[in-house]
Amino acid sequence: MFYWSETIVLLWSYAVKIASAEVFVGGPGKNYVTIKIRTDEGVTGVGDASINGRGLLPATYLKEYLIPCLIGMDPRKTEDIWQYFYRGAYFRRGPVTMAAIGAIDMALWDIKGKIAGLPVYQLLGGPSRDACLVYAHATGSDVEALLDSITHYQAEGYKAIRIQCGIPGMPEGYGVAGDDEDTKHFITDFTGLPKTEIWDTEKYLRFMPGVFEKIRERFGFDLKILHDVHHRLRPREAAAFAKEVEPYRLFWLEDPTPADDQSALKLIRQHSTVPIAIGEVFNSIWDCKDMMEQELFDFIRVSATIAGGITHLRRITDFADMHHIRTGFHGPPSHSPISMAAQAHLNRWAPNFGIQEYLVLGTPECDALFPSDHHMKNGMFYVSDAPGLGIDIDEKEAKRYSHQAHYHPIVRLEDGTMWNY
Ligand code: GCO
Ligand code: MG
Repeated sequence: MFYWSETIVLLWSYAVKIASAEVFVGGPGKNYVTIKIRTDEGVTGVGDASINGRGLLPATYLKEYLIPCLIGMDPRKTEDIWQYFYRGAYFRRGPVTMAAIGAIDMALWDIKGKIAGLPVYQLLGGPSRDACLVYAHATGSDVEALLDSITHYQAEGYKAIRIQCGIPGMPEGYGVAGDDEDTKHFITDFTGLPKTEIWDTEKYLRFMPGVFEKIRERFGFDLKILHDVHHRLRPREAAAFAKEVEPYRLFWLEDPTPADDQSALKLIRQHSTVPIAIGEVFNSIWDCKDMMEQELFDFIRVSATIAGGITHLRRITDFADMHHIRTGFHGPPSHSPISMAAQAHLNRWAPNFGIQEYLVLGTPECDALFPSDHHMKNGMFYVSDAPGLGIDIDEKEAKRYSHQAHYHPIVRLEDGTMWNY
């Protein structure tokens, strides 16, 4: 008599080892850093270690330090391997270390799913929803252009839209796409040495509330509106701004003030109930554990790449859930489709899922490099039901690309003082 359970146990009990791992750097307009791990049975898994502006660092960390230790390990031991590379580093944490660990972790979950014959979300605990809400990125050099951009994304079916607007008297602002081919997709790191952007807080604080008012006048209150302040305000300024924009019922106000100071958000919480999203720069739970325990924000923005992969994001998600915090993972265009796929599985499982960032870059070159059957429809993301992550890297396509030096802009105040990008 044929018993499935015995077959699964048989499958699960046989020895399997990691036989090789290869790192690919580059991609269409981005320095994606991708690892592809192979077992001695020929099962493969992929992971993303892309860090905007610092692409070669995680690639070197993987090739020189982690991959030599990985060969021969059992790929199913995702937790033990994560602990081996986290605790074994001695000098722990940091985006480069955690991106390298994260990429290996994503690839091992991919392999685990393929061995088990299940999509990763089933291994995490099964689906809590059929599809996951994503948000698009509307931008405009002035309010009218921004309103047109919002109309465009609403017509594409998006229910949630992030808005970034040019500020009169400030030639460039964060997240405002250019008009030319290069920057129309609002890319986040540019070829060539860092370009300088000028920032004036007063001009921003005076102008932005009126932008939200015009958006609500035109589109009403059903549309979920998000806005990224991008670390530009001091805590007092952020508290005053968060209080002033309360009437516009934002879905979230992101990175209002730099989070190096874990107590910085307290002042905002004392003055405003606007939902706060923070965490795309965090690379482990230790960067935000105290803030989460004090419930100083509402959405955690970590990414599977920078914050240590599926294993660590699951840990952060569960801890956040204990403190009424929902997920709002960081995503494309800052991370590769592989990291997006890993997060899509976490999003499908997480009981405290909030929203997923997703700029549809979807260029034919990107789809050719990372074939998958995940899909988007009406502003909702449907994760693949294929075993594992449901995405791959086409190794032939990957050979077309190599590392191109990219930098984030730097930001100065009008008097030349360095400020936060
Ligand atoms: C976002 C982020 C990005 C960052 C980028 C830096 O909300 O998507 O703030 O736009 O600027 O990830 O590399
Ligand atoms: Mg952001």
